Amino acid sequence: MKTVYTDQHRLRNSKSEMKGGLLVSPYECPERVDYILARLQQRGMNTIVSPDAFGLDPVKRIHDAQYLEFLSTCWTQWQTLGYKGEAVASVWPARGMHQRRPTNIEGMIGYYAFSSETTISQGTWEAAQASADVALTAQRLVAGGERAAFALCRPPGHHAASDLFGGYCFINNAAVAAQACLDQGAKRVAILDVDFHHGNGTQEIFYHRSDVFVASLHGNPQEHYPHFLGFEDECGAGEGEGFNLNIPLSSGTAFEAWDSALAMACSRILQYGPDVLIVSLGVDTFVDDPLSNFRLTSPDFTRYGERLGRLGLPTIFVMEGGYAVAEIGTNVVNVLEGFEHT
Ligand code: 6XA
Ligand code: ZN
Repeated sequence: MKTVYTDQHRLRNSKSEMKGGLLVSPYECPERVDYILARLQQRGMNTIVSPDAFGLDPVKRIHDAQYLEFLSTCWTQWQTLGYKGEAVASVWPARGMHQRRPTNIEGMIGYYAFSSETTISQGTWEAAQASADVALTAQRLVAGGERAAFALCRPPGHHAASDLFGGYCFINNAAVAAQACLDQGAKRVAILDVDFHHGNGTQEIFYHRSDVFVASLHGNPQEHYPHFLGFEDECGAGEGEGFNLNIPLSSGTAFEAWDSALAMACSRILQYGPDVLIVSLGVDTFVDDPLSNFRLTSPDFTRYGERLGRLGLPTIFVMEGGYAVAEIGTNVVNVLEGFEHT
């Protein structure tokens, strides 16, 4: 399987993440990708493809134009205020308040952010755009007949909604790739999100649609980020009713229970009969992940990769979370190898 990758991800190099009332070094850091690339090389999966530039048109199929305009100008606008730190939201349109887009950047960032761990800084927009190009290039490879491709996206995307950023995500790479499949003639696309966290952005984007089936296994939102979406009773609405599947799992879930949930999601995917599968591949389900508390071990990733391979679908893997940096390469590559062995 080919990997799509660009150094441009390094432009996303923010210095601060709000955690426990402190500004800490972001968990979502460039080194994550270095470890994945190193492991790919080590295992001989060394066909690396550079992304093509697709421009914003395919991104605008998913995201609101004013939101993209905000992302592309936020850092410059923030700097004009003379602030010393990175751009971060401090006020939100919460319950009972107006949902109008402010003109002032301090208001606007709160309007478009849904959580405060994610700051915007120099290069964030450029890296986010390059990350979408990575996903679109992997989509092009699979549309061109490859069985599978790995989009080594960074920044990740599954929390980004049509007009919201947060959870380290700005552009929803998996959603952009799904839409590209449909625009090129696919009738049905399935997105399977195996990241520890619920992909609230992906769910929101396709919630009212039946041409994309979204399935997600994740930490129960009552206990885990993003807290406000990802419950079992969210099944889609209107045209989309029955095309969204959430399987929230308890803290401490180990492979056996996790894999049964995956089997359930896989059978729903097969029932749906998609032309293409997109896997939102987060490996923060790993036992030693610092932000999560499932208990998958490195060999478990190979086993579930095999299960994904047995679906027999053209598959685009899109990188999402995973913060146990020293093991991230092994865990990601184990999934890809498991898949390839089937
Ligand atoms: C912020 C946690 C963000 C989690 C981001 C993630 N306290 N999403 O990994 O998949
Ligand atoms: Zn995650």
